[in-house]
Parts: sequence; C-alpha cells; structure tokens
Amino acid sequence: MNQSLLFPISNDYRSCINLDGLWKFQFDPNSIGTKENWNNHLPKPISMPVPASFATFFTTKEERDYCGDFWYETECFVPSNMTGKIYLRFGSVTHRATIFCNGVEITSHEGGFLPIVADITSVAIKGQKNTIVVKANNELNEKTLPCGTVMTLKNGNKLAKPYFDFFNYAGIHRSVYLVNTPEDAIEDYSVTYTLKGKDAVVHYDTVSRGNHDITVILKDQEGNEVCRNEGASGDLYVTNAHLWKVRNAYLYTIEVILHDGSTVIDSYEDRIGIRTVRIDGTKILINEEPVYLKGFGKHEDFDILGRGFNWAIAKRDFECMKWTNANCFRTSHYPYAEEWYRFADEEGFLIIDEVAAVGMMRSTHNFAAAGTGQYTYFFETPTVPALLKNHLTQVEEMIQRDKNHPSVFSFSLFNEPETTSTYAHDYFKAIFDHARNIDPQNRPMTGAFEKNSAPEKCLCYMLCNFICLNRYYGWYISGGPEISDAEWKFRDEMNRWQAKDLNVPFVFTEFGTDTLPSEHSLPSIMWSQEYQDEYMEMNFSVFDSYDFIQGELAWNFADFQTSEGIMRVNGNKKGVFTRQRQPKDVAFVMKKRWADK
Ligand code: CKU
Repeated sequence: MNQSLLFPISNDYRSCINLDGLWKFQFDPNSIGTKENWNNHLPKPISMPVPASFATFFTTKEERDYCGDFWYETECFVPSNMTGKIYLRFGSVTHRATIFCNGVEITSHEGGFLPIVADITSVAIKGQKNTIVVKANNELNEKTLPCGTVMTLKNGNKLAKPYFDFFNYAGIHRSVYLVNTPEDAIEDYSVTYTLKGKDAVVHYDTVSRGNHDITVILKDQEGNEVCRNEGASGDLYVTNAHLWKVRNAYLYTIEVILHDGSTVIDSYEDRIGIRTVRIDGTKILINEEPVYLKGFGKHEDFDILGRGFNWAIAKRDFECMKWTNANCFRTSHYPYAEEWYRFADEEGFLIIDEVAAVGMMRSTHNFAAAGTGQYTYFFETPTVPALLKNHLTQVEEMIQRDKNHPSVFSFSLFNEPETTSTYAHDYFKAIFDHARNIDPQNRPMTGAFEKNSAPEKCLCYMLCNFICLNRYYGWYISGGPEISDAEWKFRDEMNRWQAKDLNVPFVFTEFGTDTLPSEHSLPSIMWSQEYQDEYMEMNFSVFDSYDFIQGELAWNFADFQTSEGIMRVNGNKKGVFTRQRQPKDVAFVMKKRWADK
C-alpha cells in the first residue's frame, strides 16, 4: 500500500470534484468486455446511479441477482488549469475493479469496502472530457474477502452463494472524486495522544512527497490556533486540553502545511479528537475512564440504495441510535463509507471497525451452522495463503484509512471464523501481529466469535485484547418455550469463561431474534415483538451477572436484506428498528435500559 488514502478535500492547493450521478452501465455475463475493448466505451449501456448497488433497481431476478463482470462508464472534465497530480478516488467498488482512463488501464483493486485511488496524471487530457471506465466483478470465492462461492444455474447464469448473512450487493457504493494535488504533496498523517494531567501531547507523523518543510497547526473548535510545531514528526503541547469524550465529542482541527519558507506548497486539514484508549483488566478505558459499550451491530443497507452511502440515512441512524442512549456500533461485517466515521467522530460514538473477514466457515447458512458444531476445515485448504495475503492487505488499508478517527477505538479482524484448529490460530496470529505493527495508536484488537468457539476449544481468543461473543441462546439455541433452558445454557457457557479467569473485557457483539413488526402474541411466541422483548430481558439479566462483560451491541440496528432462504423473510428481521428506521417495541426496552447503564 503506497497510495494516499486521505479523505478528499478542497482548498487553495488541492481540490476534489465529485463525480456522483448517472453513469453508464452494462452487464458482461460472458466476460467479453476486455476482448471487445469496452475499456474505451461500453457498446450498449443503460444508465445507473452512483453511488448505489445495481441490484435494487431492476425488475427481473436475472438482473437483481446478477453475478459476474459488470462495467461502468462516465465522462469527467479535467480543467486545463490543473497542475500536479490528478487522481480518481472511489470510496469503494464491490468487490473488485479495474479502472481505465481514456482506454488506458490505470489500476486494479481487490476488496469491495475500501478506497481505490487511480493516478491518471499521465493519461488525463486537460481542457476536455475524459472517459472513465470501471470493470467490476462481484463473484465470491475462498481467496478473497468476504468468503463465499458461485454456483452456475442450469440456464448458465451464475449465482453468488455467500458464506455470510447479507445480500451480496455490488456496484460503485461510495462517492467518486477527481482529486488534484500538487506534484509534491501531503500523503498521510497520523496522531497519537498522551494525557498529562489537564494537558495533552498530540504526537504527529506526516508523510509527504518532495523535500520541503512541514508545519503542523492545531486549532480549537472556534478556529483559534492552540499550538504549532515544525517538522515532519513532532509534538503539539495542548494546555487544558478538551478531550473527545463518549457522546460528548470535542474536535480540534489539525492542519498539515507543506512549504518552502513562506511559500506554501500543500495543506491538508482534518478534524481529530484527543482521547486515549486502554484495556485495564476487565475494563475498557477511554481517557482512563471505564466505558460500558451500548449499541448495535449495523449494516450499510437500505431499500433502493442497497449498500450505497447516503447522508440522509446516516443522519437518521445516528438520531435513532442516540434516542436509544447507545454509545457504540460495530461496522459489521466490513469497513463502512468514511462518512460514517466522520459523523461518529462528531457525535461521540465509539466504533469497532471491522474488516470484511466474514464467511470463514464453509456454509451458506453459517447462522444456522454455528449452533451445530459442524466443522468445515476452512483453514486447512490450499487457498488459505492467497486469502491471508488479501486479508493482510485489507487490514492494512482499513487501518491506514481509519487510524485518525477518535471514534475508532478498536479494530475487529474477523467475524465468526472457525477458530478451533492450530491452522486457524497461526492464520490469525499473522493477522493480529500485522495489525498491531501498523496501528500507530496501538488500539485494542479483537474479533467476533460464534458459539463453536467455546472456552475449551477456541484457539484464537487469546489473540484479542478484549473478547467479542456473538451468541443466540433463545433463538438458534433453545428458542421459544425452551427459553429457560437457553438461559441455563448461556449461564453455563459464561461460567466456563469465568472459570478461565482471563482478566479481559468481554463484549457481546451479537444477540437478537428475528421479529416481524406485524406479530404480537401473549404469551410471547418466536417472531413476535413480545418475544424479542423477553429474549432481550433474559440476555440482559445474564450480562448483568458477570463483571467482566463490558458491553452489549445488539444484532441488528435495523432489518436488512440477505440472500433468499427458508430462514429469511425478505431479509434478516433481527432489527431493533425496521428497515425503514422505525422502532420495534424492543427499541423502547433498549432505550430504558441504556438510560441508566
Ligand atoms: C446473524 C453464527 C451467527 C452468525 N451471525 C452473523 C450475522 O451476520 C448474522 O446476520 C448471526 C444472524 O442473524 O443469524
């Protein structure tokens, strides 16, 4: 990874032009596009909104469920006064893409949830429209994240078979920018914090092109300069620092200036929050104060938009989360659009930032398989080295992109893989070592474990600074009339964890029941709103029995779309909110509990 992933901004030295809108689009089921030079122009395109998933617009199943290559095209005017470097920056293209400018191949990127930066400086023609073409693909396999497979139907069509429980949405999901920077420019920066009584030291490191001076300025929320320092790395001493607190954020502006004496070459501004993160025994400390995590596992998912980022949905989600008194969410099961993190920085939400390492268990119904103890030898296959390489790269890209957000207090490096073999241990040891090496803030690293990762069998929990459990006692295990057994089994497992005396925090990153807002039943019955309430109350009473449990992130914030199947009623209905972001009854239960938790 040697490209700048800095979020695009505009000022006197650099600019970004948003390219969102109606692009051209074409499916390429027989992969003939490359041979037929679609990189120059698409022969028979239709129009397609960007950003959005393509699946949600169509009226036929073939198009909605399309799996294979697909292409996008747009025109982009490059102004004649642009000097320096010119890039295209895609927030994400799912799951992989090759970018062409004026027919010339610029770059390829694997992974559908992190930015693609294509340097088009040598190819872009100034003073006219340039043709941008994207060749994308949404097939799943076991060498790339997230994992899955592809089946071929009798009619020859391919169909994605995810090893995960969310719809395999694909497309240009996040904003696209034409970015212009000076030839010598700021490429990256990172910050770490030390608190000294009422004061704080902000240590910074910068990366830039060319041999120039660097000045870094810190400004308070009113825009007044607080302190400055010269040098590519250094310390900013902040007296009477305003700390970034959970649900009470204070953001400073950091400005990195690249200059020769009084001649400014480049400048990059960002908002940062001064806060520390530390695990101490079974406590999670933010600014040395214990915090209990309350909130949700989420998805980037909405009707029509699919996984396309939309500010209005993000706003509504934050309002709903604040209303429940939540303070945290997990970006299950992939890094979200950067706008989510910027918003969370502002709202004082904590984020467990998760890489797209989901489906590392060979089952298209992993949610059901998890309870059964079925073992699929996932980490004992020849494709694992290729998968490891992609996983390492995506951890690297995620940390590079998200490392400066105060909201991100932890990185989650997997969701529910098989963890009971030494193969799994060695695989994840490499991932954790790498993540720890590259995170400048030395944040706690974790991963989410499903039920087969039992205290006696799991060989990976020791890699984590705090342990995240996804548990469904009372849903997949002993549901409905057996809920009293569910509680007994749940307590039994927690007693076994307790007996290990690990002295680390445990956080529940999933627990929930599918619930149809239409269903009411007295006494409760599975799928009814009353059962969701009862299940949550049972879970809460278990959580409250163990001091080492330091957080509860319910599954899920809202109902979301999945692959079709006999266990999914037009999607997963475990939302505390509906897909339209209206509360189910249980939202009031959460709100009440979290008001005094
Ligand atoms: C959730 C083994 C449990 C898997 N977990 C993952 C998540 O992605 C699913 O949506 C369970 C569920 O609702 O089944």
